[in-house]
Amino acid sequence: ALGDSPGVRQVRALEQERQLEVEWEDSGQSLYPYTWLRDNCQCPLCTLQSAQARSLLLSQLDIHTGVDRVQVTDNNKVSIVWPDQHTSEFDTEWLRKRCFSPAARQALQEELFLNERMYWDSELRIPTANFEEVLHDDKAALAWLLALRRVGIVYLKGAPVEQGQVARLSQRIGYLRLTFYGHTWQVQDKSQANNVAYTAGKLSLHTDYPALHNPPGVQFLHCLSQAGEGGESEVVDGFHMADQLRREDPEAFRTLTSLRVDFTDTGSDYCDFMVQSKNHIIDVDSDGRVVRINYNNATRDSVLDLPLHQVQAFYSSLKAYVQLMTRPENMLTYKMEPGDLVTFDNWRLLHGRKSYLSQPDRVRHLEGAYLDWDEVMSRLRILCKSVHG
Ligand code: AKG
Repeated sequence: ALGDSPGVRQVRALEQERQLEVEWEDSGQSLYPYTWLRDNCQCPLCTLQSAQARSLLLSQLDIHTGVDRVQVTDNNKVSIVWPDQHTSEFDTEWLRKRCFSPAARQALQEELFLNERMYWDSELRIPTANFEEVLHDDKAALAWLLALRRVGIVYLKGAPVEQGQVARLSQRIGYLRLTFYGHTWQVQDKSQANNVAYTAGKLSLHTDYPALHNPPGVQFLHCLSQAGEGGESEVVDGFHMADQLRREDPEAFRTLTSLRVDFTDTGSDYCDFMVQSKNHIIDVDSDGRVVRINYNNATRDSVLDLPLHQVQAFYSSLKAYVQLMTRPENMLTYKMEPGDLVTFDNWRLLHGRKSYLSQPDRVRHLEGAYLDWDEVMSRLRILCKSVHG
């Protein structure tokens, strides 16, 4: 367990292994390589304290260093004197957190990246919060972002029914992600639409912007006006579906995680654009965990960079994934009302919309904005610290 200011019973220099052994008062011990300790000396010569960044250069680091002496100081710090008599002092809590044991590493990685996800299906009751509370209360903002990370979708109610709210909400985090569709964008039925979203037609389940190699991580959609007939939203948990595909059709999963598919987007909006990308429909990390879905049937390119004999297998695999997603037990449907603002993980969820009737006196209008996960996670860590200490 990672406690506050853990006591150290003793420290020992293991010369052979060139590791420091720290024996904790409550239980167990941790091992730290000398090289790592020297590299992470916290003194003002080795660390620029005002930036909390390393100023020690790699060229100054002897990766074969020994130690001269080690001890626990009176104020419970671990002190190391290096052979050149440079001294490093380490806070015990700081050290304990950075223990190299598999369990400690896993705990710290989870604290930093919050990668644990709760998978869901059509039974999900979408976590909901009040828009103004999220803007003004740190606890509400933290709960919002934690659910956005864990569940992938959070509904905010009570936003003013006027443009500019997605920008306000993005300022709560940091800044939004500018794309060729502008800082924010208006989802409306437009003539000469430069995107299929800007029509009254049905949008099948998709992630936004797979035509970019780094698609936006988070999406906000604010309803300013809804259609009388149609226009319902559909969402599905793409990670859950990918895991299901892995079990039900491993061959299709292998195809969608290994073939890179061409996407394209050409037109003019914020300025003119001619975008091309190659993305896996399902991205997995080096441990085989699903980390991002990239799929929009509208912008999937007619260019298909595959050997002839793989073309049919690609279509079969894509069909298998999409059919899984559209099963009624997997898909969640809701209809936004003016003042509703939905926030969701665009790397994980696929979203769609039913077609709607465009009426001159009742123009459907959503305003959207994108953010990236790095900025959202940054605010999440700051809120965690300010709320929980
Ligand atoms: C998008 O802009 O990506 C959409 O899917 C629009 C959704 C909607 O119109 O409800």
